[in-house]
Amino acid sequence: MPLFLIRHLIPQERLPGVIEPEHFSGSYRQKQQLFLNDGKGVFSLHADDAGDFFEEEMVGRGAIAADLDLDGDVDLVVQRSNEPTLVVENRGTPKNSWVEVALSDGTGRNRFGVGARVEISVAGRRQVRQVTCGDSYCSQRPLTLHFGLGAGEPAAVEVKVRWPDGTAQRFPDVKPRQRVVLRREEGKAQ
Ligand SMILES: [Ca+2]
Repeated sequence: MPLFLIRHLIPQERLPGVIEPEHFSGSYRQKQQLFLNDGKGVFSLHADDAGDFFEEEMVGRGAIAADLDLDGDVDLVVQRSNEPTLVVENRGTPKNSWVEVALSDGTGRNRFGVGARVEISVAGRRQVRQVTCGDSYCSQRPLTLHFGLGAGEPAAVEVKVRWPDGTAQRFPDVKPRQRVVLRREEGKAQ
């Protein structure tokens, strides 16, 4: 999964005695940054052809990453200081398969499974995500989890869910290339 950084610098005059003028360089407005994950825990800056959005300097505040148009790639919503919020559509052409998972728990008050841990293993590669509330400054992404499934084209994947109360379930026949709702009432015991 790539890493997106929303950024700006604090003006030196707001931090008297913390950052001395001779140690401060750069402007308040900054370019945002996208880092690609090589799958082995190493991220590298993707700057050359990331798109026009990454060429613009701005005062970034918060951001969420989500597949807004359900085409398989992850888009961005970027909140800026004193400027309109931006929706940044990912116009790449996703070749790999994917699946997006939402949880539903009709048995208690935590209807969307906040805190649940969701795991998918494909071709020997395990991915784990957690349903969270609050991701960035004043921001909240949808309570869905996006999984890239690599270059293969599996007909179905098994999704494992550990609910916040510790109950472990599996959903063995989840079809890729769609957003699915996994209902606790339909899960199988692990
Ligand atoms: Ca998308």
